[in-house]
Amino acid sequence: MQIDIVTLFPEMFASIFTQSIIKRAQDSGAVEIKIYNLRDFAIDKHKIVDDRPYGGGPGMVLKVDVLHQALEKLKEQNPQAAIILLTPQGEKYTQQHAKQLATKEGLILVAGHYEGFDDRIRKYVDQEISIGDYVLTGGEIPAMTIVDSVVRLIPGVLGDDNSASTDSFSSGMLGYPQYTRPEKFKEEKVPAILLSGNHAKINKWRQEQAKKRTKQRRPDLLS
Ligand code: 4GO
Repeated sequence: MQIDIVTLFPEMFASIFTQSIIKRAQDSGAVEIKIYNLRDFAIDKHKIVDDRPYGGGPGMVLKVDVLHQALEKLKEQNPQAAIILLTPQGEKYTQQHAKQLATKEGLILVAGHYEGFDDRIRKYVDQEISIGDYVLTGGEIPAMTIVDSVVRLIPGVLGDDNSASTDSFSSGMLGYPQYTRPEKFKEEKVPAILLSGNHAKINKWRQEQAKKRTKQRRPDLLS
């Protein structure tokens, strides 16, 4: 998969993409992630990317001509990519979206700043996504969220002992409770069944626990 990100703040991405599983995924060739500075697609000699909103009001709006130039250029070198705009007005992101995006050959993620985008850019994007009902200063953290959640679903990125099939949400429920050593911590012992060696019984217990926890905490997921 090829993932291209357009942003005014390229340096923000280094901490997430140069470590741990996302770094390994790039090193193994499962994904190629490229970061582009929106300013490099500016059309005028002053490299202007934003301007004052028509009709007045606070803040600045990202220019449609500059955004369009960026999308044209990136689509040329990532022709199969879905173009995704990160905004609070988008479809609310879930694990289902992550699974669907993980099947794509390419993604182009557009992270805005300031007061947002000239509305006319929406004609040139495939999807608009929000990571939740809150406002951020930019689309960079949503873009990182999408990359992280999608890349870990690409086959081979997680090892067998770290599989996505037991994740919260992958079965439509929250995850089951996990324990590791010590067996006893401040009078509280690990559930005996997990030490029984009976894997059929352990799986059944885990499913029950997942269901119980989901019913208590997230009944919306069961309905
Ligand atoms: C996305 C972008 C929130 C989200 C954003 C979200 N805030 N909930 N802010 O996914 C354009 C300028 C949008 C700032 C950006």
